[in-house]
Amino acid sequence: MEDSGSISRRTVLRAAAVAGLTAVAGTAGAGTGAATTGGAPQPGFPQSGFPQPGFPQPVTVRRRPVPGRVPSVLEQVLDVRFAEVEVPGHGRITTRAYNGALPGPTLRVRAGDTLLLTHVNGLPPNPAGSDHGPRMPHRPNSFNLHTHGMHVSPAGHADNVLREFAPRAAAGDPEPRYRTVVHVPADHPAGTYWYHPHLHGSTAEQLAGGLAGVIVVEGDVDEVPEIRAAADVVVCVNELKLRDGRVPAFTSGAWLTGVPSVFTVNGAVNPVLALRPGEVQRWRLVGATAFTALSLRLAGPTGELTMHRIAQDGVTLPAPVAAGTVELVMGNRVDVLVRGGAPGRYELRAERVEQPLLTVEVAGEPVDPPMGLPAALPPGRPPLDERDVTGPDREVVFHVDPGVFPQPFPDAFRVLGNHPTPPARPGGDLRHDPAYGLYDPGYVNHLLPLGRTERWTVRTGETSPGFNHPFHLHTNPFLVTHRNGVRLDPPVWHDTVGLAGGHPGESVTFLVRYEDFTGRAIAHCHQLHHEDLGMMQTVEYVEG
Ligand SMILES: [Cu+2]
Repeated sequence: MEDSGSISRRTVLRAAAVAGLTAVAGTAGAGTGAATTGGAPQPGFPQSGFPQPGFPQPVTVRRRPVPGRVPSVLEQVLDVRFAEVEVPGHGRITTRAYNGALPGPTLRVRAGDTLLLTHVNGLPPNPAGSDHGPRMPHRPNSFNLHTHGMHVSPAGHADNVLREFAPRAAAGDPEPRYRTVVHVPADHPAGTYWYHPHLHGSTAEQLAGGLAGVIVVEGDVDEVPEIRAAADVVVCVNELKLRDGRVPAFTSGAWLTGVPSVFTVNGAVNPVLALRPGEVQRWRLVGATAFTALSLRLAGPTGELTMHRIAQDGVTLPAPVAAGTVELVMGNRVDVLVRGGAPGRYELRAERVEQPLLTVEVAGEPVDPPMGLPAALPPGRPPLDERDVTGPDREVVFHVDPGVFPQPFPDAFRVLGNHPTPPARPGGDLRHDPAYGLYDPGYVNHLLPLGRTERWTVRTGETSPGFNHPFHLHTNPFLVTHRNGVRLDPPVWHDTVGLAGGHPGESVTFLVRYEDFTGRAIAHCHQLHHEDLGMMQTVEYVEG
């Protein structure tokens, strides 16, 4: 398909405004016909609500209605190259970015739609000698695309993370273009998802520079009257790792030692969001992060603001759940409703993170009567039935082998359990074996037949409290039923679930049903440098 390459001027202006770009021309930019909106008011937003000056939102790209057809198409160019980006509250950085901004554009679709993406790789050629094999960082200027959490095909040109979008081979060659075509199933849950590059070996370095964006699937939950009345606010959290304004090259296992995290919300450090007393906003919290699990509270000198969880990982809950603390581990999305209370400043803070993620200023004329919260929600997915489980349980153990760390790439991050990658030297010292439990692109760890419901238990032996190894499975969401053997009531759908360190043996148990799509995909730790170093397994969905 031809790419018109046209750039909406408004998009460019918005990108420039958000990202402080000095030059967008030449990035081969943004929309290719999809309606693009930035700071302009949206119909249906309350006057007190969003958008508002001072609080950034990513550029929004909307589906383009096709006459006579209910499902439609969202077409977008995602241009990746090094860009100078102004990060308000931090300063100017040079980073790999989508369309010159951080984060990339928010893509809004509906179930049944098709996402047509053109990827331009404008990065320099990969450095010579940068291909060190499957268990070391490699090819830092190659990427691909993962639609994190979406139940879509992992094959072909869809959510296929085994593809590589390589840069030009030599400076001066034309910039290569690649296509992604994702058909969103007609029964796909409405909710919050995200996209990011997921080429094994370069994922962590690219996420550390903020290469990520949000996908919103619109639908039933948006029609709940109390939610429809609430401002729809994207809160995309990126975790940047910068030294002298750049992501350091991933040249050893210790590459991030001493490199503090810079957390941004929609590309800014601690932006200020205005909320009126009695006003309800709907926040889409997106953990577009790779390194640190965030345990969030929203509090100020006059007390706390309650976050009412309405969705986890893109799946609407049966009813709002009032939460003092919201867990947002790397990769998670949590949608919450927040109502303005007593006037004053409140900070959204994460445990063990010095800087607030954002500040809420409750001020202005109260909304009277106060906006309501829904009593019930349209659940995004029916639960699975444990009586349908067949086959032996699968066990996955995230193992870190601390005895080997002096080496630059220590082969320390493994996946054990009952489907490990086999050892190269059976009978040897398995923990120090260069193959055992490490990712091998030629080995399928789990054959998963369509139509089957199975139970998995994932554990970690991590002793360090600051280290969380989130488990993420591609293509099919899973229903978490137990944590540390204790049943959850009700169980909760996830695509990524945290495994906190500090309590060796920490475990989660979930049910998963393999549905609709065949093909190879992956299961891995969402501390993405662990994934790049081998804490990953291959799954293959096959006809049942
Ligand atoms: Cu890990």
